Order: sequence, then C-alpha cells, then structure tokens
Amino acid sequence: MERTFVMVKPDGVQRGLVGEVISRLERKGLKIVGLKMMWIQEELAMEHYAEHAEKPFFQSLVDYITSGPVVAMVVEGKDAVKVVRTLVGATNPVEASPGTIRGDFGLDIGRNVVHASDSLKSAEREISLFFDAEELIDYSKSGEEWLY
Ligand code: RTP
Ligand code: MG
Repeated sequence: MERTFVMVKPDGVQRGLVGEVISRLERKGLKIVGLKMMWIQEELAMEHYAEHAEKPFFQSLVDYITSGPVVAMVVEGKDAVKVVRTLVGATNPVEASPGTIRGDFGLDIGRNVVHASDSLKSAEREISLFFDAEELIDYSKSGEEWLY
C-alpha cells in the first residue's frame, strides 16, 4: 500500500470544500491515516514549496498557503500518489477536466483548492514535513476486502 500527502488549501477551507474533498477520497476507496487542521507558518511553507524557490510566483505561493488554515492529511491505498493526482486534476483549474476536484471547483491557478504529492519521493518528504510518526494511524477498515 502506498501513502500520499493531500492538503485542502486555504481557499478550499474558506469555501467549505473540506468535506467534499475528503468525501471524494473516501468514496474512491482511499483510507485516511492522518488528518489535522493547521495554520502553516512561513518557514514550513518555504520548505514545502522549496522546489519552486526560484519561480516568479514563489512568494505569492507562500503568501497564499499561509493566508488561512489548511486541512492536511495522509491517505493510503493502492497507487495512492497517482490515484490522488488523477482525482485532483491539472494544476490550472481552467485546464482541469470536469469530474476532477480542480476541474469542478476552481477557476484560478493560484487558488486551486488542493495540494497532492506528485511522486512517491515527494509524498515521503511531505508526510514527514507535516506529520509526526505517531500522528499516523495504522488500522484496518471494514469493506477493504471489497476493494482489493
Ligand atoms: P500542488 O503542488 O499544489 O499540488 O500543485 P501541482 O503539483 O499541480 O503544481 P506545482 O507545479 O507543484 O505548483 C505548485 C502550485 O503553484 C501554483 N502555481 N502558480 N502562476 C503560475 O504560473 C503557477 N504555477 C503554479 C499553483 O497553485 C500550484 O498548485
Ligand atoms: Mg506540486
């Protein structure tokens, strides 16, 4: 089983889309193994988006992700990284397909509702950045035998 990091960004929280995002992940069959609301501080934001440090939009990205509370989570399932990226849709909501989270709920690349790790390596890095090991819960969930 694979784990990935997902976050409802400040715009998603403010627009009341936390339940919608979680619901889509759950209905897909993914299992939530870590979940918390937090207000990201500038230092963590810069670390999280380190790969974009040289981009022209870096400061606005940091300002945006620290502008309000987010809901951070770790979800588990078969091919979780790829599956979640597919559910989330293209970076720019203008190009994201209908049926994806960004395709259904966004209009602006700078306000695209959710973050999801883009590779297994990023997932491992981001999970350890946002969660302590003891915050991740190992459990079996009824119905799993109908998914796999
Ligand atoms: P994320 O990391 O948030 O899941 O998004 P992503 O992988 O689809 O996109 P990424 O390339 O990692 O970019 C991170 C976030 O930066 C903002 N962005 N703005 N103005 C621009 O051209 C631009 N490009 C990217 C987006 O909010 C994107 O989610
Ligand atoms: Mg990314």
